[in-house]
Amino acid sequence: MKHLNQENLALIDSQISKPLFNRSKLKTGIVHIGVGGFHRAHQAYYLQELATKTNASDWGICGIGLREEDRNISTILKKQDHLYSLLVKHPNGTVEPHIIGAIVDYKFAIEDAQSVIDKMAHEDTKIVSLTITEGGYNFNPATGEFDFENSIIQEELKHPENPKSVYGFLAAALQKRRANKLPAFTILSCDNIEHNGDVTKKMLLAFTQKLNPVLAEWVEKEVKFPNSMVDRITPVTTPEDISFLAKNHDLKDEWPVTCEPFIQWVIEDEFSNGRPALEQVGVQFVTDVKPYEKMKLRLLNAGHSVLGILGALHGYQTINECIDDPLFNQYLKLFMDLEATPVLDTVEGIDLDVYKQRLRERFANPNIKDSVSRICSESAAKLPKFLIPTIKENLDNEGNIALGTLVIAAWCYYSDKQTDLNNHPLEVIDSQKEVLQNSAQKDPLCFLEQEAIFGDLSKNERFVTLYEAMVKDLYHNRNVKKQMENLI
Ligand code: CS2
Repeated sequence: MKHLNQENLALIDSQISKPLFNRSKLKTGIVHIGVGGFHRAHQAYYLQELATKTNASDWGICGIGLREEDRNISTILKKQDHLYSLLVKHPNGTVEPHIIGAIVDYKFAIEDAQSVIDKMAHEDTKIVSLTITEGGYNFNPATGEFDFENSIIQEELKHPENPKSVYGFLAAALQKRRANKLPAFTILSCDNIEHNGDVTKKMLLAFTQKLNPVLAEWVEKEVKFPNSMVDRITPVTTPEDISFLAKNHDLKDEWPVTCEPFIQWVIEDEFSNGRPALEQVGVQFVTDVKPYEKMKLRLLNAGHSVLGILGALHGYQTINECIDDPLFNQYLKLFMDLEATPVLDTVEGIDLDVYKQRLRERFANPNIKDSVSRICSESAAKLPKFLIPTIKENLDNEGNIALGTLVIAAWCYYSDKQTDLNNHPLEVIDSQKEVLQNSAQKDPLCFLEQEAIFGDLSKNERFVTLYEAMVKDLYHNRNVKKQMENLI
């Protein structure tokens, strides 16, 4: 069996598409923080397409890991000369394998923080992009302000020469560029947050104002933070994906990525220091991305949470299993039509009915097997961005809220019991897992009083009455499908 690395590339099965450009000539114009499955299936794929199509040599990627959890990917990428396989899984069962070579370097901050700062401050670096997850931006969800209570941030402000957080590294690198009279890089957030660029800007400015007001002024003037909307469903890699490559292609890749065929990236065309011509490979550049972001977060991501949380309680394992159930399918359709759509703005060039229909088809891809545990993971960070704002806006407009409210009621049960309704244990992955469980165990209202997640929702009588009745019914009758039926 061939190990995936540069030397073996020529020997690898010709059925796999491989990087055809000269990787050793690729400059790292992009430094990317947070090289998870999504980045590898999305941005790195686009940059590979670009390098293949145009032979552009300025836009390779240097990956960065800031957290101990990144040690594994750091080790594997190094071993594989930063190459990995991407398995695109089509609904008809076809698997389309690619080897991606757009990442050409990786730096692990825990082992060498200075090399991370130097890389970001290097003149070849034009863009620093981020996938640091919805929970990674360090703002207080109730106020939207930077969280100075975070002990890591407090430590960094005392010792800026020893950065730990994304803001510490960005500030150190920008400071170095400024000192070296180099232009600022663009900071491009690729996380599922409305106005992700504006949020990043606000947070970085709050941090740098405390750290060094002169630097803050420079950042405000020189650094651009385009908002962007990113989309490609990327399930968690399974041992079967690894053995698929071994069995079918005689290839040993320690951490391949899988994804659906669909891909989309919409970015505001505001860059500090140049950008790749990604429009040549299908990326849309627009002046205002907000309507696209909102549409995607409130339909796709919220739709995922609706299926995931209700599906987990019922005992389903995957998203396609949920959507194959006509009741779940119809419930999702109604949630999108009656609760999410009324709060959306019109999106130029998009027919929402077609978009929604396409989403349900994407969720139904039987080859993807996206796990409900992935969808439910980190719900404490996701729901305040995906679902809760829709409920609040509908409350303000006296719109429908019942379908979304059942998801919150189900999440209370899920957090408390950490089992499905038939007592089978669930794999709950959430950095807030204990806090969620403690409050849900006290009582359902206490769950709702977690302001950092729900804001002031616990003070809305219409919502609370409905929610409490739904929670009561779930604990008593333990039948989520019955409640879903009653609502449609
Ligand atoms: C998912 C997203 O994390 C989630 O709950 O909704 O990861 C989703 O699959 C991607 O945003 C698709 O672009």
